[in-house]
Amino acid sequence: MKKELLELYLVLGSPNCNRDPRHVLREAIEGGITLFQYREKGTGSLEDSEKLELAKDLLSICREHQIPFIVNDDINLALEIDADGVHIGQEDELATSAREKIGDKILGVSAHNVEEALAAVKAGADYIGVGPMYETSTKTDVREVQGPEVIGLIREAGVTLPLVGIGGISQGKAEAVIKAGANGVAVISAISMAEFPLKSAQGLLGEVRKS
Ligand code: 3NM
Repeated sequence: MKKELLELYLVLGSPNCNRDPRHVLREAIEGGITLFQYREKGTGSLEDSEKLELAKDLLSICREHQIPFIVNDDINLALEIDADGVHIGQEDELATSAREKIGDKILGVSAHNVEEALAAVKAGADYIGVGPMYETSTKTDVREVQGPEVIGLIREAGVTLPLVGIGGISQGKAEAVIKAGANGVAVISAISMAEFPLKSAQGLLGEVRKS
């Protein structure tokens, strides 16, 4: 995949929004996001047909604007709706088996340290999500804060795959992540909970591009 796709990666599901996620996604696209991940997790998350309906709606918004659509964790859903890729956490199904199931769709894998990043490369990841960069209250089962430094360590270990930092990133905090060697930032609340998602996306993208 092109590393520029990771510049501003919006991740969200219905529990992350205090408005209609479709509205948030449309605004974020106008603001310049480069990639989108549907992550329906946490308290009150949708299931079955409701999850499928929202996934299809968000996918069609992404398709209108040529924004690739990644599904978190749920490989069956990704295949059913013909999403562009899947993102697998360390606790989720093994990345190697995900690669077998999805063929040449985009495969993203989460890593929290050098060892996990090297394992993701071996498993055939197209990009690696590294976190948490900073404190976050969006994900409850989050690991210890790693800081942007871990991105530098992963680069020093010879990983050349596209990397995106995640966790607690908001405007003013993206620069350090890029300077450490990431190709972009992945955010949930900085956009999903923003009063003006369009402006928030614009601000973050500007910071990434000038760093
Ligand atoms: N993964 P926010 S942190 C989904 O460290 C996710 O792997 C993380 O939400 C990891 O941008 C995180 O609101 C939550 O902090 C990101």
